Amino acid sequence: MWTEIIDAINAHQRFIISAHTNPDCDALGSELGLALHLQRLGKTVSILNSDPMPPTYAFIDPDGLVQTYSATAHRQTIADANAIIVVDASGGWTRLGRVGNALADAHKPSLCIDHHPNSVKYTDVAVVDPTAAATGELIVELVEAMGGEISPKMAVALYTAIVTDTGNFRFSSTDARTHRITAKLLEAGAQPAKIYNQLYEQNSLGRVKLEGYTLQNIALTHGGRTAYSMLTLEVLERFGVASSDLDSFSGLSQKIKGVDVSVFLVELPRRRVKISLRSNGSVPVNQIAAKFGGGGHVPAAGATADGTLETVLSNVLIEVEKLL
Ligand SMILES: [Mn+2]
Repeated sequence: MWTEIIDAINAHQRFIISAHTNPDCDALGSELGLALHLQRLGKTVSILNSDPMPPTYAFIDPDGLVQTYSATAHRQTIADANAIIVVDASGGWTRLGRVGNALADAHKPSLCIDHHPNSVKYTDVAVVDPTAAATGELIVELVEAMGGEISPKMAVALYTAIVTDTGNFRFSSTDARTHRITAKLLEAGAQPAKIYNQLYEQNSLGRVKLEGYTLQNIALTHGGRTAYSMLTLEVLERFGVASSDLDSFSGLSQKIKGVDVSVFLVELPRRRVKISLRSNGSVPVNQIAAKFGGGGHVPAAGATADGTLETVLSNVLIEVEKLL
């Protein structure tokens, strides 16, 4: 399955790697694992994303390889590139945000490596495997298919990609393949306790208290099958927490017995709302996210919509109800 990707990697020298907007750990860890692999092959690599790296994840990028795209600063980088590799985003160039437009306009040879279902083919070559629990798994398999070695830095980035995208190996996507790949990453130097500590035990007091506030304000609807909560800009400011630093909040209400779907909304500047959806697997929340221009997986998906918290909430709940 890797032949075309490997041929393209061997044929080119200067690469740009990118991923979806609001990059999660699978997107970032896959970008870094792949970039470090390409660097070991003597290639020149730039990782360009539309949105900045959340501070929580910065530990997977000790050398600062991940850059936030700027039209002026990166014009030449894009012009000089021979090929583009997109990871963890197969919905089309628009899933990449601003940098996606620039990359699409560059008309360079393009590759995609992803595990999202319902992919759209928009690159010249694509390996999309929805049976993989994380794109990070696919990067490990690519490195192996090329006879490459996993360095300790690659192991940390790729382990973090997999551990976060599987919800610490608890989502139904987790299988024997996930654990086999993960075992190799442990052998290559990834330390689970250290990574867990970096991911989940570095919160500010304000963020932990905001979690308490969010729990306090969970509401149920649809006979207890849907839980929802939301945070205003004013509340985020009061607790001193950035909207990009709320990854684990979307699943908080999945703890409640009988809840099939969790809706978590965060107010953004300029009347925008970030929608995060979780389900126990019985409701494909990626179908709901798609209605709002987003994407994801059956148990976890997201989107960004225009409107106030109240209007977006009622629109999302209407879509949830259709699928219950
Ligand atoms: Mn992913």
